[in-house]
Amino acid sequence: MSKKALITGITGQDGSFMAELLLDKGYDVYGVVRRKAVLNYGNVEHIKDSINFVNADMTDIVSLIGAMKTSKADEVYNIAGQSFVATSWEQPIVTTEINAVGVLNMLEAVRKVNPATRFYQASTSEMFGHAQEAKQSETTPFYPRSPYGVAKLYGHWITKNYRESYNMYTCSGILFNHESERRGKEFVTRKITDGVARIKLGLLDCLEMGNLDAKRDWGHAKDYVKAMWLMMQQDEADDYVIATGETRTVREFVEKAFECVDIIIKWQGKGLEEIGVCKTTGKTLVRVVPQYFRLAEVDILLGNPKKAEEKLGWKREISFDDLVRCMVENDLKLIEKE
Ligand code: NAP
Ligand code: G4F
Repeated sequence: MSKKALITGITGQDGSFMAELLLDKGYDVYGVVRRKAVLNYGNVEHIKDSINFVNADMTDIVSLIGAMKTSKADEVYNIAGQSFVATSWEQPIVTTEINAVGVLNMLEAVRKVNPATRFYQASTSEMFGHAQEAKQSETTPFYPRSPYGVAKLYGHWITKNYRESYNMYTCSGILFNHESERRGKEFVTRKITDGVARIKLGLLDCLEMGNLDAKRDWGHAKDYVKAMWLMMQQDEADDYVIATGETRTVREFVEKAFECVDIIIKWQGKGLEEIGVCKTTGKTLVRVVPQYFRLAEVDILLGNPKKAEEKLGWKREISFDDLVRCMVENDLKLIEKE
């Protein structure tokens, strides 16, 4: 008989790749969707006929118990979240209700309906925040820097606590930034690739950016959902860092994205005066504006994926250059279609 999996956050970037992976492996896939005024399957539109959708919300335990009863899931991938860090200062309560209490709601639904169900929690490198070690691993102390990071830290610890209190198979993936052509356009990578494509096609003059010095460890989401699945197939539940072990500035991401459309960027000025100009035409293509700076910044993230590589046999397959190129090429195609 096929295994059954319940995915929360199935309409998002990671949920959609997870659904594809599990369908390929022969699972019966159930996906939690929120009620919307206009019905919309987000990133799983193309496979919607293969998915059993269940109406539920992370903030409503009654609906999550219903989702567990309907799906009879063997594995729950708790991927839903208010995932945009900047929004967490504008909406700290809802961020906490979804990213902290929502995890507790899902864990309780699992415990009440079938405590033998395996549970995956989408934890994050944002929990390291003001990083206490140069390379962050499972043993690095946490220091979150946003309401998002603080809420996710609760989700992380309550997942560990259910493992220790109730002997349930609950694990967390501490995932560093991972991107794809399905990334929301508010995130820096997709904002850049969409902007570069529009500039190339003559539809935009200039990219307005925040902190170009911030450094992130960027991988491809397709590689990262493989790690989530592996974490759920072990003899014992545990927590793992998933990262590439490389870090780059936002500035380097901008340069690489422009390179993909044969534009070389030269930087001039400093801080809020910094601009990126086209080396051949001298035209300003990148400007720094204060509105995209954060109230508290996470300056640098760099993960150490050694434990996942050794214990799970996981390895990142898609390089940084390929990630940027596939995002730019996809945005060029999408905009040309528009
Ligand atoms: P995403 O594209 O923003 O997707 C978020 C998903 O959560 C969407 O399906 C959204 O549904 C759903 N959701 C939000 N609030 C909900 C609620 N109250 N009830 C039910 N569903 C709700 O995010 P992502 O990049 O795929 O990230 C997936 C998870 O991993 C998130 O928890 C995020 O915080 C975490 N994470 C992401 C990264 C990364 O770099 N991508 C790294 C570490 C951890 P709607 O379609 O209805 O909005
Ligand atoms: O793309 P971002 O918004 O992602 P951030 O804040 O790192 O969070 C992402 O990764 C986390 C894992 O570490 C996830 F948990 C979380 O759910 C999300 O997926 O910003 C990246 C960096 C920041 O330092 C930001 O200040 O880019 C900097 N940045 C500079 N200019 C900008 C911009 N960010 C955005 N969104 N827009 C800008 O114009």
